Amino acid sequence: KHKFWETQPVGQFKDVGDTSLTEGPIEPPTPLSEVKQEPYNLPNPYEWTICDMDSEEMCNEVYTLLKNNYVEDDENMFRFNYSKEFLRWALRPPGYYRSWHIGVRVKASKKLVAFITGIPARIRVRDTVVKMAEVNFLCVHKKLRSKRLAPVLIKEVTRRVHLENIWQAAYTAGVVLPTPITTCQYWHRSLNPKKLIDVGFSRLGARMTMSRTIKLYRLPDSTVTPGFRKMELRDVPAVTRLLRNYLSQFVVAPDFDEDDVQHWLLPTENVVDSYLVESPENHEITDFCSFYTLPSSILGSQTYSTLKAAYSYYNVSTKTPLLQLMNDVLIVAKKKDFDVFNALDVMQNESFLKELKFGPGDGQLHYYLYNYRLRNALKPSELGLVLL
Ligand code: NHW
Ligand code: EN5
Repeated sequence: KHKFWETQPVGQFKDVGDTSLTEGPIEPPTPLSEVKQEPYNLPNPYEWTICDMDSEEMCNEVYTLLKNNYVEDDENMFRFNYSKEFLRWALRPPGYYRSWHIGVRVKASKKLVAFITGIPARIRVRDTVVKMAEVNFLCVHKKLRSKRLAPVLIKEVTRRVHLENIWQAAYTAGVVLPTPITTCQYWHRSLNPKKLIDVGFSRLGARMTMSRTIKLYRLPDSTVTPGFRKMELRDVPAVTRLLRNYLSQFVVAPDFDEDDVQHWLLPTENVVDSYLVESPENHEITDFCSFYTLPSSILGSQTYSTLKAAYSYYNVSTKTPLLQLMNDVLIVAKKKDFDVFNALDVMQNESFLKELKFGPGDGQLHYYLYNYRLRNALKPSELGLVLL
């Protein structure tokens, strides 16, 4: 079955349940002098390129490759359409490496036909903080599929990560590979039910009319929590403390410092939105919530070209009930004209999904670690990590 993945230091299906295997790195680091110095060979028509996301032109090429060839749902009705501003944000966090933004071009035409990226991250697994790469945006042009290019891209990003003396990685996928640390369910909260039904994203429920459905999902015009406001630069230290403390309860979670929080959570127009609750009495920051903007192209519709989706990111409640906090963020997302609010069943999200009228989607998201074994798979609620 998995001719490539069988050769990699990842948990193998045959090892599931083997209690003699202990937790931690699967293979030790090799001396840097033993890391291959030259890129892996590509089939002759292709060449490696670094995609410089500072360059307007290269950012455009990456955007176009992904817009036309990246992830679709299982019925090919929708395709992720990450914006250029989003890609710049996602790929240039503190300490990023330009050399980890890897493209493949056709030598003759210079057309960009494949892509893979890594960004550095510190991920805590139980009590251990591990330097990792987060690998994302693996994409091979539709016309070049099933030619075993993906394993070459994965080996090349692995080599360049090793050159920085990093030996572990985290990644997610909609497909099952050897072997998930956990499998999460996507949930969807309709904000614009008429459009979602018109484009086939959702269906009119049994014994439901359009007007009853619209009424069911209606939200108030304004948020209800006193002290609820947008996050600002001055909030970075308080939000970092709040978030670090909250994430400490999960088995796998990012180890965010203030620079990470400033990058990943300070609001960036049309990319990431963050809100917090500042106590009207003592000005303490007690609660926090955030979502990122990831539209999808609608592949079949005559009427609509894009679905505006918000994705739940990191949320922390200490004083405001999580249910009320998330209801306020739904109100904000509706006001900003999102069609749907999506969330995974990670962290404490189960506690609000059903009550706030989210429904389970037809997609799952599997989480993986490279060269790090967990003794057992986790429950989604033990996971404190959201990848983009
Ligand atoms: S998941 C999104 C992945 N992208 C898409 O789904 C876009 C649309 N599809 C495509 O572009 C988020 C192609 O179908 C792709 C595969 C490129 C997916 N992850 O070239 P072949 C991420 O970006 C294996 C890992 O013939 P293809 C995370 C497959 O199992 N492996 O296929 C990325 C098979 O291996 P096997 C995947 O359809 C994480 C082999 O590829 C995979 O033309 C990457 C077939 O290759 C996936 N999503 O191209 C791993 N999909 O052993 C990072 C298929 O089963 C690991 N495959 O025979 C860590 C590295 C860093 C380590 C550092 C220490
Ligand atoms: C990670 N960085 O399948 C990238 N999305 O449910 C890789 N379904 O939107 C991750 N098929 O259920 C890839 N509507 C994995 C995700 C790939 C994309 C994907 C799913 C997630 C999705 C929608 C549309 C289905 C269209 C037909 C879906 C139902 C919504 C309904 C709303 C009302 C309440 C019940 C649910």
